[in-house]
Amino acid sequence: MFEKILIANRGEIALRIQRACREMGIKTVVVHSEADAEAKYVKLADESVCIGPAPSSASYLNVPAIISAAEVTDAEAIHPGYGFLSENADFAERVEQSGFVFIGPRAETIRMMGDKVSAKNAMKKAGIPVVPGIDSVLPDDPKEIIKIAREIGYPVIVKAAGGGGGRGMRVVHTEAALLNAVSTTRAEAGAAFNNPAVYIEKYLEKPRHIEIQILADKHRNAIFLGDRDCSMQRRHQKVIEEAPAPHINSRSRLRIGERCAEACRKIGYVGAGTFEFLYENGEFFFIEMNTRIQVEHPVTEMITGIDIVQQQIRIAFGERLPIKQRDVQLKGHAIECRINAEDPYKFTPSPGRITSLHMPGGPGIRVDSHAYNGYFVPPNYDSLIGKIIAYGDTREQAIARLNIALSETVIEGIKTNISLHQDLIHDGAFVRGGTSIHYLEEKLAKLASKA
Ligand code: MV4
Repeated sequence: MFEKILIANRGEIALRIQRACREMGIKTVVVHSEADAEAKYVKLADESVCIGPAPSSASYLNVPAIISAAEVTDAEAIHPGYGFLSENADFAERVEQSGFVFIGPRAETIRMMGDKVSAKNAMKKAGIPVVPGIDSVLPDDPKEIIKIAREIGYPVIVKAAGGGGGRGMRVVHTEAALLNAVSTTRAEAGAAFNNPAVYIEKYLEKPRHIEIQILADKHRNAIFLGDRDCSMQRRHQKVIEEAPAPHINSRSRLRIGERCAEACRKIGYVGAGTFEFLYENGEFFFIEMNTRIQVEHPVTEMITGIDIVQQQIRIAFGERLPIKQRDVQLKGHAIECRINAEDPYKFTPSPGRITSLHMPGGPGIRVDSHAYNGYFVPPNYDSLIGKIIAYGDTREQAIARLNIALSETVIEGIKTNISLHQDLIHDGAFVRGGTSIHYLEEKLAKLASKA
């Protein structure tokens, strides 16, 4: 096994990766910005290297500084976590060219999935159901564009090929609005992603966001670890995630999961990955693939008993997956609340010093957080300060345990979204399960109009 891994990330995921390394007897190097010098995982690491000032562009996105840190500390592999450089194909390539192992898929896979049109085409070819649309970027000819949209049928959605995660897209309800929407999306995509290519597909009005977690080794073995429902979101920021997705029958879960695993074998996928689907009227439609560990991975770990971060490391080292698909048993139910340093209803960030901190515990409760009493939440990064995950034999038990856990939690000195979570887990529609991707924003709009 590797003797030493460099963690190119911060916050709760830096601590999570460090814990996996420690369990495996691997030494850790963390790189950090000046703003994160006092972080818990920096103090707990075997070695730490300050790679720059607070802004991400000068530190967590500073590729030469990260590679140099790996060189001077003799690390063998680099774990990118999520966000930052985790889905940057050029970074993965530079890591490997410098003689280190990138803990993630091959650079060419990351590049293919980064282009949403090539990702969709590759998946369609590999047998995954995709959203109806055309399988290339839109041509320039306005007549052609109008014809394509007519064939798909309104409403349609125009998306940037270089986008993803909700950036650079526009819904079009009528032919009259089409050409303007295409040129605006093109202009925005050119500016934001340096790639003006756009594509078009059928707009699904009220879907759920359901994703499939997979693991694939370097020997063409691939398994799926069930699904997650991440529909509870606001402005493309997930708020609550759960596994398994409520009200999906186990036959259709197994069918879509097996297709994802088979697609991984076909394209030679390596590492942990997530297939994102829109789910509507009992059907799955692929939209994107994430080639990184995700924030919500713990809910899958809780219902499968598989340590996904540890498997990422073992796969990168070249080991074979230790289990077959028939050994993956989905047991019980897990729900995760993302705890953010922000106003619970206005969503404005609330950085600052935590003056009192009590995290919950007890049966079925997992807390993944780098926060501690006295910790200063820096204003420079995303507002995630931790995750509370509740496991139960049933969804009802998971919700009941989450309710206790949230009521035990004390975080003072900054605002957090804990009261929003308490509101949501008592919400009738959430308790029934299966709400659409629009549910939270609609609920918040109703609350705002009453206030
Ligand atoms: C869609 C869609 C409806 N129809 N595509 C947003 C994020 C990006 N990954 C894709 N997104 C969407 N694509 C079609 N054909 C609706 C969304 C969408 C969404 C998807 C998942 C989770 C939250 C969302 C919120 C708004 C829109």
